[in-house]
Amino acid sequence: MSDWARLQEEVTSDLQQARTTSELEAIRVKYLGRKGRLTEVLRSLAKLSEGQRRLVGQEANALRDFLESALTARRQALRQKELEQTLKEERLDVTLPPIPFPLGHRHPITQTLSEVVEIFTHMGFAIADGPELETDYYNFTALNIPPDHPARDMQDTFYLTEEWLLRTHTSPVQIHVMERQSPPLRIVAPGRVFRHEAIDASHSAVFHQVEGLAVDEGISFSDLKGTLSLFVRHCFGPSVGLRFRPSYFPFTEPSAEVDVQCLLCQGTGCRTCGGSGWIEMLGAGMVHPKVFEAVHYDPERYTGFAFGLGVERIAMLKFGVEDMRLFYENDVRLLEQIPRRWAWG
Ligand code: FA5
Repeated sequence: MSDWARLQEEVTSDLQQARTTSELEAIRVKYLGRKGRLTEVLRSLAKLSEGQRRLVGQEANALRDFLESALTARRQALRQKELEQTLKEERLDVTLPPIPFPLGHRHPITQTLSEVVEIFTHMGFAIADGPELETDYYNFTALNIPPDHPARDMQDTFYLTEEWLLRTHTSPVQIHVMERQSPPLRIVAPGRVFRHEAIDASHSAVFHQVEGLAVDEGISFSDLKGTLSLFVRHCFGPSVGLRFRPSYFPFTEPSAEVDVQCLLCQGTGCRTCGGSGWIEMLGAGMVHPKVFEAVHYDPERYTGFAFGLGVERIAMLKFGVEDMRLFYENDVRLLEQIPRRWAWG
C-alpha cells in the first residue's frame, strides 16, 4: 500500500512541476506509455494470483484514472496559459500607422510610349515590331531613298558595316509589315531609333518613335488628318492647337509635318519651342507609290497614310520637362515627380 501511496505522490509532484504541454506529454509517456511504469504494473497483473490481482488491479486502475484526469485537467490549464502567453507576445496593434515604403513606377518615356500606343489601339491599330539593327535596304532603299539620294543626309546614320546600320527611324517596320501582310492593314510600331546628331534640349542621339501605317482602298489625306487630330486631342486635351505644315519625305507624297502648340509656354514662345510657340511632333504623309511597288502592293488599287511621331517630344509637353536630356540622366528627383505631373491621364 505504501508503494501505491509513494507512486501517487510521485505522480502528483511530477504533474505539479510540469511547466509546458510537452513536459506533460513526457509524464504521460513515463507512466502510461508502452513501457510506462503503470502500464507495466497493469501488464504484470496476469502473473498474480486472483486475490492479489483484484487488489492490485483496483489500485492500479484507480491510479490510472486519477493520472488520466489529472493530465487532462493540467493539459487544459497549461494550454490556456500558453495561449495567453502567445497572445501577449504576438499582440498586434492594428491602429499603428503603416510603415511607408516608396512605390516604383515606369520611366516617363515608357509611360508615354504605352499611352501613345494605347490611343491608337483604341482606334483599331494593331501593334507591330521591327529590329533596331537594320539593313540599308529597309531603312532607306525600300523607302524610296536609293543610294546617293540626298535625303540620306536628312538623318545622320550610325553604320556598322556598309550594309548594316542602326535604324534612324521606325519607318522600316512599314516595309517588314507590308512584306508579311496584304492590305487592308492598320498598325503602329513603337521603338528606339538612333541618329548621329548633336544633342541639345530637343534632340537626342537615341530616342523613340511610334510609326503608324494604314493601307486600304480609298484611304485619303483627310483620314490621316482625322486620325492625327483625334490622337492629339486624346493625348493633350481638347483645346491644344495643332497645325499641318507641308514638308518632304521621300516615302510619302504629299508629306506634312505636324506641330503641337507648346504647352510649356502656352504658345507664347520659350526656350523649348525655340520661341515659335510650336513643337514639331511628327512627320506624316500618303504612302509613296514607289514604296508600294517595293512590297508588291498595287499602287493603282491601294492608298495609305503613314506617320512617325517623336515620343520624347510628347513626354516633354505632357510632363512640362524643358530639356530632353533630363529623361536620360536618371535623376530620381525628376523621376519621382513625373506621375504627379501627368496632365490628362
Ligand atoms: C522621320 O523620322 C520619318 N520617318 C517620319 C515619317 C514617318 C514621315 C512616316 C512620313 C511617314 P523625322 O526625322 O522628322 O521623320 O522624325 C520624326 C519625329 O521624331 C520628329 O517630328 C520629332 O518629334 C522626332 N525627332 C526627330 N529627331 C529627333 C531627335 N534627334 N531627338 C528626339 N526626337 C527627334
